[in-house]
Amino acid sequence: MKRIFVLTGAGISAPSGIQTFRGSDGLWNGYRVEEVATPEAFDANPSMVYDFYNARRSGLFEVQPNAAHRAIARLAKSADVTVVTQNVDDLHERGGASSVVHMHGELRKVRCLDCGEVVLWDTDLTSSDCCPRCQGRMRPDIVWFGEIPYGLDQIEAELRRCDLFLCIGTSGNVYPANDFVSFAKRHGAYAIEFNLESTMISDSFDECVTGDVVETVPEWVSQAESRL
Ligand code: BV8
Ligand code: ZN
Repeated sequence: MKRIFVLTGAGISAPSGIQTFRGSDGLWNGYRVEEVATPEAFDANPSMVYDFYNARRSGLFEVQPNAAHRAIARLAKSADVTVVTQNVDDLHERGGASSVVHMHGELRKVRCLDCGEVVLWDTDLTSSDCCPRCQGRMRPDIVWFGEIPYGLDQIEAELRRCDLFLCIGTSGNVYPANDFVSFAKRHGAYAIEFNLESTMISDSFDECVTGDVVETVPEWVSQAESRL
């Protein structure tokens, strides 16, 4: 069975109504992501960071997965698919994907600063909320700039063994995700990029499928299903 590594970014959730990072010149409701999504910002101004994530978490309940999310879930029926997303939303899971690696964390989880306990969290998080296990302070379970992404060992193992590397809706701005394609290709994978436009990493791909992911991804999956 073909092994397919799927890396997704904000562009796969954009058609569902979740703002991308750089489409709106990196602003999120007036915040610069790189300035808010950092441990330093959280230390300096925790309520600003809590508000930033509370707004995005509550926004999750107003959006739905789209045809691209559903097509990736369908692909897993005819191939050995690993989905690794940079996104912190839950649209892959709601679109039918069974196991998703959230390398940058998840909006619907929070983590204890003292004992590391991770808790599912669907409401606003404030500094008065405390860890159910040790009463410590909680933070969004999000990987901020300067922090080590989740799942890197599993990601590396899957990059080493995949036959096909699909990269969907990412600008290739953020490391280490933007390095996965060259690592996969060094280990023999064929690489395809799906984006509205060419990106900082387009030259690393064997194929670039230009267009809206809600059209290009389902179309590609329909054609691939008979070949895999
Ligand atoms: C690390 C959670 C060490 C937060 C995120 C200087 C140079 C190079 C690198 C660095 C540097 N200084 C620091 C670094 C490292 C840094 C980094 O890369 N910074 C960048 C900004 C320069 N990285 C880190 O700090 C990472 N950690 O390096 O640790 C290490 C590493 C490995 C091993 C050991 C140690 C941690 C980075 C994680 C940051 N957290 N997310 C939050 O969400 O609030 S990143 C955040 O931004 C997102 O998660 C996402 O990953 C990223 C945005 O990227 P995209 O998903 O690509 O989104 P973007 O808006 O940019 O692009 C959307 C694309 O979709 C566009 O191309 C658009 O055309 C396309 N699109 C839109 N609509 C559609 C579409 N395509 C098709 N159809 C459509 N309809
Ligand atoms: Zn705790």
